Amino acid sequence: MTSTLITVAPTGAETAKGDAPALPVTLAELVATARDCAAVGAAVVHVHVRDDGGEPTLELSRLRDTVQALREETALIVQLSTGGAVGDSEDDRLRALDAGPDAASCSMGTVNFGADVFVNRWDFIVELHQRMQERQIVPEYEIFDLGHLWTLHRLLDAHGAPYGGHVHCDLVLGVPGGMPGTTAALVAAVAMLPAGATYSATGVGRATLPVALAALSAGGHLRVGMEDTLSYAPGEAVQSNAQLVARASALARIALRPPMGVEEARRMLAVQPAVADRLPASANEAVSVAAGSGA
Ligand code: KMH
Ligand code: ZN
Repeated sequence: MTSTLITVAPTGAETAKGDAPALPVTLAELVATARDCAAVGAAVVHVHVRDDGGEPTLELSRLRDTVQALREETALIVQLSTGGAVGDSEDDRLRALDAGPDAASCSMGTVNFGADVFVNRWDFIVELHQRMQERQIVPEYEIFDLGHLWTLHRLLDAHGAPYGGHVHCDLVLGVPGGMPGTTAALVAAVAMLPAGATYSATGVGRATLPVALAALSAGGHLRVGMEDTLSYAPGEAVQSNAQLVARASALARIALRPPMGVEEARRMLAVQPAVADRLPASANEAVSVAAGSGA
């Protein structure tokens, strides 16, 4: 392995703009952030969308506009979140796939999320996996705990390979309720990956740097961004997503695994060029209805 895939998760759904003024919440802010992050080494953008009040939303027309704008303004692989915000309904989360992203997250199980619970039932996981197979959307399997990797094995055994045939996971460490942000937890998770899978690692909060360093040493890829951490160093707020991506790129270069270009990332992840015009007719109808009703 010679290079490092860097994914930026610029916004998330759990932080209020008022608590982090640098958080990109408008479409213009998101596109500008994505461009800045691409310039310093990101190849994938993991997207959560906000409404006019800065609140998380899964409104289809907004998701679609966001995918289109990111495609027009950047070359990044556009990965929409199907995790949404804690408490979002399954129907709303499934609807993200109707926006025709290149890729989408697919969480592999329920996890305590601080004081909340991020619910991912088995039947819902199967529905996400199968819809992505049908719509030619590449999943990224979100792993918050070791049991989620066992679920991933069950899923692949029972319902087959994802669209594109390649399995890529994001190991998320340091969520209060999930795996701790330690090298030992990362190594345990890597040992349970399906054969041939690749992975990125995400350290939440103060786990950002230990997890990034452990992942680089273990051959993994990186996800960073203000979805996962708002502090650059103790007592120092993150100034921008690009600051986090630039640091990840610098670490990757030190490890002699420089940032991966977008074309190489598309090949590794088996992401095709834009899938919008390969969506099933029903998805496009849903979009026109939503657009026509001003939704
Ligand atoms: N907002 C978290 C509860 C994903 O994007 O797929 C879930 C999340 C995972 O962010
Ligand atoms: Zn997310």
